[in-house]
Amino acid sequence: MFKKIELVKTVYTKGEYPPPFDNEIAFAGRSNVGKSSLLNKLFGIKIAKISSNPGKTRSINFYNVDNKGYLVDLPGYGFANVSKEEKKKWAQLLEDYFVNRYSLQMVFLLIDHRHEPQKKDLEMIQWLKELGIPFMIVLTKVDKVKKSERIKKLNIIKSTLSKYGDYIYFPVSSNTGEGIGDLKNEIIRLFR
Ligand SMILES: Nc1nc2c(ncn2[C@@H]2O[C@H](COP(=O)(O)OP(=O)(O)O)[C@@H](O)[C@H]2O)c(=O)[nH]1
Ligand SMILES: [Mg+2]
Repeated sequence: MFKKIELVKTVYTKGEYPPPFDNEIAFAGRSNVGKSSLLNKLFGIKIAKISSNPGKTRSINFYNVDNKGYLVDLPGYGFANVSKEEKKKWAQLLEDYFVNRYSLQMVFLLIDHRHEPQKKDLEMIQWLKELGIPFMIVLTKVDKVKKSERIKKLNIIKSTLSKYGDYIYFPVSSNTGEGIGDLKNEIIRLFR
């Protein structure tokens, strides 16, 4: 189990990443998908700010976990009130990180369980595929989906993504804690 998690670097400029460890996992997704809540829930402490002002985080945040590796909080995408200039900056920073960060092992891509994957999510999947970065899908806010509808929703999402590949899905809720244990175990497995 993890003991200590600590924000060690907030990066706004390409290349200014902390020296790598053997392990590195990044979290990506639309702004408001529940990324900060998930990070907080995974570690049982408030490490990430839950924003009432979505789209504000434009940085890549590196969290040191027990001096074994990093969990990386990537800036959210798909926020409407963002200038072209800022979107370009976001894309350049992220591309640099994806292309040059050799220690990156896995991306957890967060998608809202309630909705079909959006255009921006599909673009992100396409991007990760092209760059050859392995990723798994985390379906957030599962507490908002009626139990009777979950399989149906999951199958719709799976079928939409099946044209890109077969992926592993983790339905989770940061509110109820559902699925958090499974996701944690996967992180522990990856942090070898
Ligand atoms: N019902 C429910 N709401 C959630 C869950 N996770 C996050 N939220 C809410 O979704 C909003 C965005 O969450 P946040 O973690 O800041 O998203 P981020 O922008 O992806 O970091 C907040 O109002 C959260 O309280 C969840 O598992 N269930
Ligand atoms: Mg956030």
